[in-house]
Amino acid sequence: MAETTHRAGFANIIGKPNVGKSTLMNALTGERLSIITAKAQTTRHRIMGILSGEDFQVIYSDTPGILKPAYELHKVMMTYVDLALDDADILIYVVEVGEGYDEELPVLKRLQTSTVPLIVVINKIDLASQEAVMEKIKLWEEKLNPRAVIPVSALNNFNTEALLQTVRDLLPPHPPYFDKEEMTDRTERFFASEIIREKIFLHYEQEIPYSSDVVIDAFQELDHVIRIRALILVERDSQKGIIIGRGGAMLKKIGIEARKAMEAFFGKPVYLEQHVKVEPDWRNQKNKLERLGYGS
Ligand SMILES: Nc1nc2c(ncn2[C@@H]2O[C@H](COP(=O)(O)OP(=O)(O)OP(=O)(O)O)[C@@H](O)[C@H]2O)c(=O)[nH]1
Ligand SMILES: [Mg+2]
Repeated sequence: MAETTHRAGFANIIGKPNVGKSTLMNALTGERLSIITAKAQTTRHRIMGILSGEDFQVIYSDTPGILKPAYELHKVMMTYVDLALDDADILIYVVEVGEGYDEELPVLKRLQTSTVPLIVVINKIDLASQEAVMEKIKLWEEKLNPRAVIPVSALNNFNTEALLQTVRDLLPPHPPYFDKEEMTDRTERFFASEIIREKIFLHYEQEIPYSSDVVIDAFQELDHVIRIRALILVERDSQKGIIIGRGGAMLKKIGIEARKAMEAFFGKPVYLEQHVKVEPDWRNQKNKLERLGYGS
């Protein structure tokens, strides 16, 4: 029997906020690893999603959307993007179908001169006509000269198979980096905190989602239940009141939704306890950020 070469590598997904990077990674891995909301800046970490086959392994990285930092937190988020640009075997640059070429975006210059194989993914094509999509394919081919421009609808899982095939063709020969059963580099605690953060992004407006973070301070897996204690951090007292809501109604609501999502994710009943704490200025203080898992 002829031995086939095993291929493996890091396919790093980058792009502006809200273009659908996380939706795409979930579609490509078939797992709900990254949280998704309609608000920009949902993703704050680099999250790996691993897809393995008999003779290949793709390690996708979802990353925060590229932005001009206004807080220390943003600066850390952008270091994750920089790292993803540096350590990629394949770069997947995601744009929305309505997005034009932004001369002001420094990352585009970097992509033009990068020697790493580049795939441009045009996402959300369900929102545009075929002519508009064809025009955008031409635009991105001209501007970035990538190996491929692939139009998809990550939301509808449309044409993501073609993207996977292109990624597989570009993978270098390499033994697997992770066990074939592994799906991610992240811990269960991390996913528990992300699920609560998603519910905060979905149910609160204005500054609240951006002023909040979630810490899991107990995660105990028993025979029939996982007991999770979460601390929701906000920056000010007034925000604490908003998170909790009248008579505790809002906190209860997101708690129920988060618990259900956790049960689906972990495949086991969850007992969830939530507390809210004021942590002034956590977004701007390096030591606090590091304690919250935003290490650079
Ligand atoms: N119509 C349409 N909407 C999409 C598609 N893919 C993603 N979306 C929506 O776009 C919004 C943002 O999706 P995300 O996957 O969170 O985007 P992101 O690039 O990870 O955003 P950040 O993490 O904030 O940078 C959500 O409301 C998604 O449902 C698509 O193919 N079509
Ligand atoms: Mg995201």
